[in-house]
Amino acid sequence: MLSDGTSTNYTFKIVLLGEGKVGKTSIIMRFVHDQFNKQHQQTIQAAFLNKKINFEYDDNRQVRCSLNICDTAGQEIFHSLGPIYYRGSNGAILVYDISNQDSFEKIKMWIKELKKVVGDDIACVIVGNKIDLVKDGKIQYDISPHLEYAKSQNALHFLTSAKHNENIDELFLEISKQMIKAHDEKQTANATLNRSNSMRRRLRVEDENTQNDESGVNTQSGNSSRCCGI
Ligand SMILES: Nc1nc2c(ncn2[C@@H]2O[C@H](COP(=O)(O)OP(=O)(O)O)[C@@H](O)[C@H]2O)c(=O)[nH]1
Ligand SMILES: [Mg+2]
Repeated sequence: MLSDGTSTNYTFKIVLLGEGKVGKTSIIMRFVHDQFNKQHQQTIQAAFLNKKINFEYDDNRQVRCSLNICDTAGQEIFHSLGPIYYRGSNGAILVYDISNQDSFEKIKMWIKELKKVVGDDIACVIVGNKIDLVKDGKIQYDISPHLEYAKSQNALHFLTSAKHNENIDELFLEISKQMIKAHDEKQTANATLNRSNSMRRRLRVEDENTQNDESGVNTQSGNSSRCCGI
């Protein structure tokens, strides 16, 4: 995190996970280049794209986020490589296709795997893509079991259409806010920990010096040099 006086800069890594053909590449292409391709082009292993966004954070700070977005392939073979890509990620976008229930079941597996590798430290958002199919009357879709599952996992749920550019910017904005929150909370926790460790060290030094005093050894200089070394 850096601050140039007018805005605070963050750099985050986001990984998109989900079965093949759910629209991961399309979501990224829409967000980064405002493009949509009707043809599915298989993503080979993984690719990185970057986009910077500026916005006003909830505490009225102007923030600038540099998002390194990792597009992955959903094939089974990718599973063994997966951790290489999502380790070190600040956020994960788990995508399913609302017209394909099986792709939603895969999300559950990805979440389990993510939590095993990176723990709870990652901001997770579940995305049901291709919502335009409902609007076009092509399919029927009941969102409630998906919302319930997302809630049980403490994850937000978004409905998007990469095709019609619906909710795409909102999705990346929201995950950025979650990553900022997690980052700031971690920094505050670390600062508190450092303060209490330093306090503990100081107390220990003072305690040792008191004992030395009692044994008649002059510790005046030792005391000051040790304190400065903290
Ligand atoms: N109707 C519709 N089709 C989409 C949408 N997003 C992607 N697709 C199509 O779904 C197919 C797979 O998309 P792709 O981004 O390659 O999926 P990926 O394998 O998850 O990266 C392509 O034919 C896309 O044109 C969407 O929002 N609506
Ligand atoms: Mg792809």
